[in-house]
Amino acid sequence: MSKTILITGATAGFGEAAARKFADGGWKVIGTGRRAERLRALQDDLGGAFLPLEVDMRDRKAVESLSKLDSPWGDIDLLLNNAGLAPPTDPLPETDWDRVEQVIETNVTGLVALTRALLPKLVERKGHIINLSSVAATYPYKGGAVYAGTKAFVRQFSLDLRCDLAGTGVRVTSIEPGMAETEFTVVRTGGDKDASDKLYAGMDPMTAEDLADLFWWLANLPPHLNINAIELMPVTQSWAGFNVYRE
Ligand code: NDP
Ligand code: 8X3
Repeated sequence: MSKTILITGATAGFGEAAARKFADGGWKVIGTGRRAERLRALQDDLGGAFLPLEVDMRDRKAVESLSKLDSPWGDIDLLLNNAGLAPPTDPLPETDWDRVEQVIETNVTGLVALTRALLPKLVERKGHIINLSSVAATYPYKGGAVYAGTKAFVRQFSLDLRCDLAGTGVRVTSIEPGMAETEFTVVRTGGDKDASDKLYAGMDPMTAEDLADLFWWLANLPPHLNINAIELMPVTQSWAGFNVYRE
């Protein structure tokens, strides 16, 4: 019998690539996002294997309703907590509060609310949760405080959740990517496609398909294996040194 994945943020980037990958692989795919037209277009491509649901991760009632889907869609084996975004890299006092709040509510509150609502079902099915953290969770950079803070939360939430789930057979994995070219930077810069193109120019970034391949590999591992965390980067990305302020 085919398995079912719930992907948050299936309208772009990693989530969309994952929806295509898992549908091609014979899974039933529930995809969420705010942009209804993108969800419809994906459904046109994927047909009956895809259930589009317009859900804003900041709407707790809508998020919790995802745990009440009828069978077979309700029989969720894999939750891909992928929906997320970053505020601009401006200094915090200059960053619009609405952007800050939106990021925290989406990346943290929405993710926790959905996970909490789906856990009984995931325990029943010995399912798997894959959470999108980031290299930003571990390596600080200028202008990253709020985004990185949310991703550090996601990483630690993933690890701690494993303690609560001991003995249930449920797997939890934190994925911590570096630079991948999606709509991420266009969104972060408030729609500046040129800035996004410049950021990824000449550095051969990771692609959404790279991440979808990773999710697929994880989903097909034997059930006795838990990958706790994976950090990945394009070969061209590494670290800068410490910043030292001198009088
Ligand atoms: P994209 O901007 O391409 O896609 C983000 C997805 O999240 C969209 O489908 C968007 O859907 C959805 N989303 C955003 N806010 C909400 C919301 N309030 N409610 C519902 N859905 C929402 O970004 P990526 O694919 O690159 O990012 C996916 C995840 O990976 C994010 O969590 C990101 O932080 C993380 N990540 C990305 C990296 C990168 O370099 N690209 C690196 C490390 C981590 P819609 O707008 O339709 O609602
Ligand atoms: C985003 C990854 O390297 O662009 O999560 O900050 S990076």
